[in-house]
Formats: sequence, C-alpha cells, structure tokens
Amino acid sequence: MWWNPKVEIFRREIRAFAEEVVAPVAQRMDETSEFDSDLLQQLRDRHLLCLLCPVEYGGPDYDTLTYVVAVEELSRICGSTGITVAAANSLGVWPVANFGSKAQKEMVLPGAVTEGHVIVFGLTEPGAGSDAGGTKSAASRQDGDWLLNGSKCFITNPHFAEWIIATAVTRPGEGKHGISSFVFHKSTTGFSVGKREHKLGLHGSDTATLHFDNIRLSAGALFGPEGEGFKQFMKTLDGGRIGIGAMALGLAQGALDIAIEYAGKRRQFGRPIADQQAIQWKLADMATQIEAARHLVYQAADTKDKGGSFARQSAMAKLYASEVGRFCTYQAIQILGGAGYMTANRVERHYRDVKLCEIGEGTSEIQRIVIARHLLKDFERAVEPAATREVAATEPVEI
Ligand code: COS
Repeated sequence: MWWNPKVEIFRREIRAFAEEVVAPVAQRMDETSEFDSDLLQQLRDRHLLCLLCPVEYGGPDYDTLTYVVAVEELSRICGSTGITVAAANSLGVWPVANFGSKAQKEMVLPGAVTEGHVIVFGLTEPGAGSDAGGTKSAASRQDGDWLLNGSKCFITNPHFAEWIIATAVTRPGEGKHGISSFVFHKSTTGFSVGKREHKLGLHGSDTATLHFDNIRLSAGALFGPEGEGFKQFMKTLDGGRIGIGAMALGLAQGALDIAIEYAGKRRQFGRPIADQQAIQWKLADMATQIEAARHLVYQAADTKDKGGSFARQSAMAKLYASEVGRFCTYQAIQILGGAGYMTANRVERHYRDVKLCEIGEGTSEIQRIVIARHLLKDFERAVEPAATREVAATEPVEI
C-alpha cells in the first residue's frame, strides 16, 4: 500500500548513516548532554534538517512517508538525533513552507537548504502546555511595528536555531482567535535562549527556554494572517505528531533488535535464553505491536501526503506508537536483565528517551481527546438534527 522501492532505498541509506555515523557518538551525547557538532554538520550537509523543504527553494521536497522513515531509522540508533531531525522539519521547515508569505519563504528556506539553518517553533509556555490557547506571550502594535514580550519553554533545537517562529496574543480578549505567529532571526535585539534543560532522556537533544524582551518586529514578521496562530500550530502539530510516532517506532525497533541479538547469544541453564518460551513470547509481542504501530504511522503519513484529513490518524499513530515504544523498551531491558540496566547496552537509553513520545507535541491524554472528538463529530453527523425529528428528543438513538 504505502511501501515503495524508492522509500526502501532511502531507508537503507539512512540506516547505514545511522549505524556508521550516529551510533559511535550516541552514547557520548547521552553522557555529556551535548549534541555532537560534527554530527550536526553531517545532518546539515545531507539535507536531513530540511527534508520537507519544497524544491522551488532548493529543498529535496521529500514526502511525509520518506521523512518518517528517516526519523524512524535515526531513532532506531539515537532518539536525540531522531527528535533533532523531526523538530527541524515538521516544526520548522513545514510551517514556513505552508504558512509563510512568499517573502518569508524566500528569506528563510534557501538558507535551510544551503547552510542547514534550523528553524524552531515556540508554542509551549509555563502556563500553556496542553492548553495551547492559554498563551501569555503578547505582541502589541507600536508605530507600525510589533513589540513582542514573553517566553516559551521546553523548546527543541534553540541553541542551533537561525530562525524563530513564535505565537503571541495580538488581540487580547479574543481567546484562541486572538493568537498570531511571528517569524524572526535569532539576532533580533531582545531575543535570548536560556540554558540547556536537564531531562530524563534525549540528553543529546537541545531543549531550552526562549525569552522575548521588547523585541521590535516589522509588520512583515507577522506569520500568516493575524489571529490564525492557534490554527496554524494545531495543523503543524497534526503533522509533527506523525514524526513523534516515527521516533517511538524507531526506538522500539532498536530495542527489539538488541533484545533478539542478546537472546540468541546469552546462555543460561546450558542454552540460549532465546530457547525459553518466556523470552520468545516477549519478542513476539514486541514485534507484533511494532508492526501495528508502523502501519498506523505510515498510514497517517500516507494520508497526509494524499491531501486527506489526517488529524485523527496522526493522533492515533502517536498515541499507539509511543505506548508501544514504552512497552518494547521496558521488555528489552527485562530480556537483557542486569545487562539491560547498564548503560553499555543502549536499551536503558531507549527506555528513557521514548518517554518523551508520550508527552511532547501533545500528551497521550490530549491524543485521546483529539481522537474522541473526531469520533463524536462523526456521531453528531450521523444523528438527524433534533429540530427536524418527529420522535421525542428523549428517544434512545441507535448507533
Ligand atoms: N487543525 C485546524 N484547526 C483546528 C485544529 C486542527 N487540528 N484543532 C482545532 N482547530 C481549530 C478549531 O476548529 C477551532 O476553530 P473555530 O474556533 O474557528 O471553530 C479552534 O481551532 C479552537 O479549537 P478548540 O476549541 O477545539 O481548541 P481547544 O482549546 O479545545 O484545544 C486541543 C484542542 C486540546 C486538541 C489542543 O489545545 C491541543 O492539541 N493541545 C495540545 C497542545 C500540544 O500538543 N502542545 C505541545 C506542543 S509541543 S511543540
């Protein structure tokens, strides 16, 4: 259905890159909490940070499915590399390509291709996490310009970012319809990035706070129409969630691959532990769930590529893949036993890294809300409006 030889060739290339270039530095990045600068340069040179950039701006213009395979394969070896690539593409390049004006695209996208410039997305605030509409950062008009104040937290990639997109309230009192977005360069006076956050996992991935202190922006910095910021970012997150699903999938697959290899080699009671049904059942459950998650993630990507409505699929893909990721990395540690608890065997890193997938770009609880709302919307459509019905309003409805 969504399998195609071009994507599989690309998968092999990324797998080789991940094993030859990412694997040797992944553990060190976890220990030092620093993204490797040579690896970052390689991601730039190979256009992995701009996979989704349209061809008219010089980009490779890959489809979502190909992008998802890249994130999956990188995460199979290193979650920090997976999220760095996922965020740069789906939260950076994609919104600029889809919501930016022609001038903004010309300003930002060519550099993302030729120089590997990273674009970051600032939505989350201390008081606006799941409730993204609770944004407090604000921009007010001043002499034809905008004056932006506020802050954003838990932002991915800010220390290597060139461009910032941020949401802010421009029409107080209008709720979500009063939120707009702005795009500006990192050198803009009043912009600063806080120190790196210490996290449970994804240590190599750069996470920090953005500060906006009286940033003066020209009218041209407004990103799309005023008041559309909330919807733009909801749409961006619909796509971003497929990337997080792919990340969870890769982390799960990496853990399974290690567990299979270990179970074949590790001998106890005079034979490989792979001979024990207890181990075989774990491996079988892991592989089955990974395959199901892969179908959901690829299907969401394929639906997006075909231009269909994909918010429900992307929420399902992220929700399921991230829970599968938690299950599989947990089981992999169990199969490796004491060796799995040690950092040398990588599965404990995958276990810590995958937890983010149940939180970032919308918690699992938010994904369930999104899915349920779609189900109930269908239900509402299936029920005749009360005003046109002849039966009593209290009559039970058959579904
Ligand atoms: N695509 C396009 N438009 C969307 C949309 C989407 N996926 N989701 C909502 N909207 C629109 C709605 O149609 C509505 O438009 P109108 O007011 O014109 O009718 C508007 O946005 C407000 O929607 P709603 O009232 O449903 O918003 P809620 O505050 O109830 O929020 C959830 C809905 C909870 C789903 C949303 O806030 C959310 O996804 N929160 C999680 C945020 C998140 O993931 N944060 C992590 C960021 S990490 S980068």
